[in-house]
Amino acid sequence: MMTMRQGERVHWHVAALGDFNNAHTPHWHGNTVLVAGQRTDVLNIAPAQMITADMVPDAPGIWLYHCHISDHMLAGMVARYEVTPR
Ligand SMILES: [Cu+2]
Repeated sequence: MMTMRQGERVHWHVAALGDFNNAHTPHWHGNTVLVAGQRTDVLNIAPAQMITADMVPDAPGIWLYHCHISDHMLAGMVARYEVTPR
């Protein structure tokens, strides 16, 4: 499981490959990210694209990270990440 500390600066490098069926909407539970000045908890990423999302997690716990497209989630595009308390 990906683990980080509360208050630590974290860079998520999110990439997608493949054809048009491989557009994804990665979504973080529990914490938000900053991308190009916009605070969000979900991204839209197209195939052959990479996005760096900056996070300073402030909510300790074990959180879900998944694609928001239902078929992708059902196919297993689901993970957890842990934020340990400071
Ligand atoms: Cu997806």
